[in-house]
Amino acid sequence: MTTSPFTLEALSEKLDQLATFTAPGPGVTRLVYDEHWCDAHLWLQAEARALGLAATCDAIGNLWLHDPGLMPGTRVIAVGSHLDSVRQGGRFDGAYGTIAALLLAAELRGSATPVAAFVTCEEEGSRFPMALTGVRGLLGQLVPSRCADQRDRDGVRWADALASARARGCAAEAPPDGAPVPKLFNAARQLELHIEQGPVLESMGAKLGVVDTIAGYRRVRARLTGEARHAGTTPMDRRRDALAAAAEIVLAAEALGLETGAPAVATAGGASAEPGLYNVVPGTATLLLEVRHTDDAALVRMEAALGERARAIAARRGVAIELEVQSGEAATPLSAALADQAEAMAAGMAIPYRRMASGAGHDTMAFAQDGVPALMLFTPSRLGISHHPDELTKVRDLWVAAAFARELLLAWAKDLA
Ligand code: HGY
Ligand code: MN
Ligand code: MN
Repeated sequence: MTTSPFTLEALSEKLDQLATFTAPGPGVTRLVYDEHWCDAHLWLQAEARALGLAATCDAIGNLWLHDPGLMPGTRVIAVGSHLDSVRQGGRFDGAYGTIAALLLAAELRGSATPVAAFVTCEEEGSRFPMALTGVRGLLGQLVPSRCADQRDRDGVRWADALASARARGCAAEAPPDGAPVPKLFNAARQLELHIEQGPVLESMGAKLGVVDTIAGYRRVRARLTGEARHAGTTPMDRRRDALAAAAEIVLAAEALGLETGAPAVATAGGASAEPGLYNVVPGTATLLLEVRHTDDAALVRMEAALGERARAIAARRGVAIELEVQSGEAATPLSAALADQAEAMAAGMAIPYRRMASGAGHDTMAFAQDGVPALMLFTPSRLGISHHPDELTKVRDLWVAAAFARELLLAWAKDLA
């Protein structure tokens, strides 16, 4: 009698193993194409094969874990998440949805409509200044030759990092220059399991989040140029202090988020100033600003307001400012019909659930934007902590959503047969 691969113990063990593939330091740091990402990728390929699945790489290092008999181009139910992490992040963000998808694909082999697991190479944008490159490649929407010269903070080119991963067996051959990543499978429906990364489910004692909207975001880099001067001899009223202007813009961004009100958020995720010495008034400063909203019109208004406020502060202080949108995604509704179906099933199974929006961005946005009926299922996050080493969800809570996903995928397979 073959034992099912789909067990709470297997989920827990494989999550523990995946968490070991990280750079040294607190939490998990697994950046796309780095050595830890490659080690994790090769481990995942071996785990899939040990479960009787084929592990197929695409040209930028996305993985499909699927029934070996599936031919490219087949219509599948796609379930998965991302392999990369933020710097010093948690061990569940992306990893949970990846391992759950591996076990679900192994468990549901031979179902009425094939269930294939996907593992995107990159979602976070934590190494190169691009996010969701994995899923855009998976969907045939990314032209690698156009990303080639993007550089990480050490100056490494995206194309060179990808080539080093390919040399280790973590990516298929590159398509011709100008051609998109060849699409391997067609998603008839798509599901992503993910930790909530916020406090909502835990605070209301719910065990499952049925996600029907994903917040959009804009990431804007502000470069401020004032005048570097002697800190001891330059009178306060004769300064063009770039860092003081940046500090005022940080508080203006915070005020914008508070004034707009939930679910709006606004963040200055990073600030730096040069030359960064006690005795020099900063001549230049850089800010990493982000605004998010689940309503796209509101998001557009926030982006405009942020720019106006930042420019007004810079002008008043006689500091030049350059605002550059680094990346962004539209607020994205998921499939209301699939969310209704999931809600009805959760109610029927007496699982305490909540239908909700996601404040975090996810690979699922790209599927939904591509017209694929898509859904996310969330698990609670302890104290809502995420993108931090203390990210934690009890494995029995992870299991509730995974076991529910098994039933949901079986229902989808029947719907589509
Ligand atoms: O930033 C986000 O929302 C996601 O975790 N990448
Ligand atoms: Mn994340
Ligand atoms: Mn994630």
